[in-house]
Amino acid sequence: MLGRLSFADIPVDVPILVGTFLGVAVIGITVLGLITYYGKWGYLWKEWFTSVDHKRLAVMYVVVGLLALARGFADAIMMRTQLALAYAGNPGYLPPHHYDQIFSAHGTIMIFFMAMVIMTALFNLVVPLQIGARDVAFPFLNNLSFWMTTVAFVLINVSLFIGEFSQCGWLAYPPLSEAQFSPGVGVDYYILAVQISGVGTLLTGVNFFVTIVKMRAPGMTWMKLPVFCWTALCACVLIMVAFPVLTVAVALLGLDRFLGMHFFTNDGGGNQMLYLDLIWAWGHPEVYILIIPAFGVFSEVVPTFSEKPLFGYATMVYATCAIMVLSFLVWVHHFFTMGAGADVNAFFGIMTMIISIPTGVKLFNWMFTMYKGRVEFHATMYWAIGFMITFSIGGMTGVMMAIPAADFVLHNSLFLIAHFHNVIIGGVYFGYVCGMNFWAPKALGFKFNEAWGKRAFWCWFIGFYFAFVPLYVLGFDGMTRRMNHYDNPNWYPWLLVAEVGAVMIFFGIVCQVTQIYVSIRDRNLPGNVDVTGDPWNARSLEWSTSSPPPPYNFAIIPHIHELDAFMHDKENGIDTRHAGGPYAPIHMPKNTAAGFFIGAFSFTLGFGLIWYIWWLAAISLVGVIATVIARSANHDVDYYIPAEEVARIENEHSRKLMAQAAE
Ligand SMILES: [Cu+2]
Repeated sequence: MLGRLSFADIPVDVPILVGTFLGVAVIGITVLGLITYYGKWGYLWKEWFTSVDHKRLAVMYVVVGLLALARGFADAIMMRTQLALAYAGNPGYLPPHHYDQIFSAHGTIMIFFMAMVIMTALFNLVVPLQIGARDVAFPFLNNLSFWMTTVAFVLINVSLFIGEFSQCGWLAYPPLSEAQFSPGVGVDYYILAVQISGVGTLLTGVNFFVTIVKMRAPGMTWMKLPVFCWTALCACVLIMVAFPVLTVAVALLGLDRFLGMHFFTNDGGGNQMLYLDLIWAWGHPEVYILIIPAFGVFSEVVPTFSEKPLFGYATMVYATCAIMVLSFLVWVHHFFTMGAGADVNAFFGIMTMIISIPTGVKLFNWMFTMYKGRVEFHATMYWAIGFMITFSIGGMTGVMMAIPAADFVLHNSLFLIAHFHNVIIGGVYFGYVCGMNFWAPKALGFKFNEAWGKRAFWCWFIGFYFAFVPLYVLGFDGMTRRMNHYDNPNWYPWLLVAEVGAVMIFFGIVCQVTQIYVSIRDRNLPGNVDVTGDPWNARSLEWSTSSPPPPYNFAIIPHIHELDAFMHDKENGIDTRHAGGPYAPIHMPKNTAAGFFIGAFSFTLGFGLIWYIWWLAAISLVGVIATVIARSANHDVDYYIPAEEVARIENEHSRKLMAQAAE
């Protein structure tokens, strides 16, 4: 009846997990209780869970991304604390099989459910507004993508309390991930979570690619497209090309585990190197899927706070496209040590070094934009400058590891761990936080608190160096990744310093949470409310709308005259909004529950497959198919906003603008 699931799979004998469960239960019951007490379920269902509005989906993606950050960081500080304790015979507090699950979950969650999710949030909020569109090309698919990603995140967290998670690292290398060596449910949780969220990601890639190609406002030719949209476009191309490779690699591993096939097994003609080639043919483009949009954020932020146009717009665009192409030509640098000959390694080493050239072009362009600019040091700009310093260092250690001879010494050492955290925290995370601070007024209608923003930055910035510089040193000293305990006395002091760094980053996260709380508390204070929709005197089109924008974004689709469309209009006295109309009824998609139900059935399908509860899997599959058919047969999927209503909303915003101008 319940497949291989039994009470023995509930870890009641693991105090850490029991404590975590109780904590999560208390928070969960409190939140659910408050929603019920204030009678907000209807509102949440109608206005948010079933919403196809890209602006609402952006906010929901941020919520999921921050929850993933909390979980992923909890794993991180647990690992740091274990290594600060487990020295010279002291086993620490985490036994190896638990520790292995934690580093596997940490990588999987931070990449798939924190970074990818916050990236998608930024895409959702910014892209349609920057190109002058009323929404994305496929609003229903956008909602579906959200729920597929969200239920996959829930599935991974369920493995904390029912069964176990994978112990094979974030990429589940075979043969360790094969049933022979990992007979439990852990790897199956990994496979299903990655596959379900992969559907969401691929749909997102297609959705935003089509949106940018087909829905630009009239006059927005390719070389008038804001850089953030260029980076989103390139990331979507990478998603559409690379994610199917991940889907196939993980599916083949699943066939080995579920149906006893031999794609990657030790016997039966299995070939583990095929898995490595496939998983990194996805994996390296994946890291560029994450970093390229962060580059896009800085190309919006730096000109805005330097009060100068971006230096070298065209070279920025070409550099982005070059990085997109080159990112497919370097994947073997992830396993120089695994049997490829010197010639092959040399090719991939050189290609890896070449990718640093267009990256360098970007760094110089941002610095030249600031040069002789009137730089305003908002918290947003702190993250941008912190990025330029930290990411450059990470890039340099990357070029170092691109030398096969050096990599033979440093591969899978803590030097590698320090390197990729250097570029992922210093690059991706700093970039996304920068973007959230920059576009918060557009999404929410009020600015984020500056003081807590700066405190968060300094905790993260200094904490990062305390946490990861020791790992560079330890890597040189021969300490490998994924060690659960050690007895080399030289390593102990460095790991204590790294623990201090992790604690500082913890305070950075506390400051970020406090920043959000204080910003919401003080949202109506003068100076915090974004009355005009253009709080930073910015350049791109999204700032021409009110904050938050009306459901239809633009009452009249603007005509684009120049790059930095909004700044151009401001400088030439052109009213981008065509305030006063005439207005026409606006065609809008209706909210739908189909995405939520397909997501819910995908969750039970995944859970059923993991635990071999075949009836549940079968019913769920039928549920998914039935919902898809019901959705496609439903013709009541759109409506019109009357012209009078549009006029009312627009006149209200114009009145506020005039009142603001009069002050
Ligand atoms: Cu790589």
